[in-house]
Amino acid sequence: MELKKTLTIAGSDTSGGAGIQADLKTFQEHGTYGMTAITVVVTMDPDNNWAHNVYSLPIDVVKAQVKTALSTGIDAIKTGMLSTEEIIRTAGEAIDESGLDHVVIDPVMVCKGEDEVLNPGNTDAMIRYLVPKAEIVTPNLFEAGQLASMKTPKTIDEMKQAAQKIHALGSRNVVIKGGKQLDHPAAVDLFYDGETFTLLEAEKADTHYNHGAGCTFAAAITANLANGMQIKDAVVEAKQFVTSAITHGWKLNDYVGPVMHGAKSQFDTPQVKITEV
Ligand code: PXL
Repeated sequence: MELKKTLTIAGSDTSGGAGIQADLKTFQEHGTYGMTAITVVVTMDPDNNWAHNVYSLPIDVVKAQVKTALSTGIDAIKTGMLSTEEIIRTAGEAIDESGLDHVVIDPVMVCKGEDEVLNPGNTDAMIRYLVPKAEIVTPNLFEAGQLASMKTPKTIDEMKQAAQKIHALGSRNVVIKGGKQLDHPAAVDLFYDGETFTLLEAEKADTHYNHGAGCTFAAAITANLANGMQIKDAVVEAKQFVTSAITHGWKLNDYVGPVMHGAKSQFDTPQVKITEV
């Protein structure tokens, strides 16, 4: 059987919940064949409160991985943590070379629990080299504010404004991951295709174990697009997938609780309410 091939250009989360690891597990759960180009390796220090260290790979190592993967004929590309402007430019070149429409840009700017932005200049580089090539950009609230040059959205109306601005930067679709952070009874994401705003609502999971949720959501969209789904259906399934993964999040140690990437296939498909707003 021929499998669809999904490539992630992203960082390695040694703790296994986010980054390349989340992407590969999610690709597998969606029946696609995952491939990787690793940009950075993130480690966590157990002797210093799990503080993160980010080691960027040399640019020629990133380029060699991209060349390997693209030579096999990829069906969809996702980007995640890209630590330098040069790596962002290289990811943009990879997308051009692939000629693909199925491009998911997850504009990772910080790791959860870490408040230091990777490199503020990277936002401009993402706007320049990645956002215009995207079938969809998948920012969280903070990243949406940064890309849209506005304060971090706090309401659905502000999310709509940010989505419009990011769409105007050239992305064909936008989904802003509001999650539990909004003052709203449900866990919400907002999807915008340039014409219609769609609110996706799921029950808020009673857990703090959600490390890797953002990467998992974007990776699910990527695999769904590779498998031929329409963009909105791809986003709705990804929301179900990540809601189940968060609901079954678990404690790895005293510092981190990853989502359970295999939860939807093992346990349940959560309800997602879809409303035009
Ligand atoms: O969740 C954002 C993220 C993305 N990519 C890598 C990470 C993290 C957060 O830990 O380590 C590699």
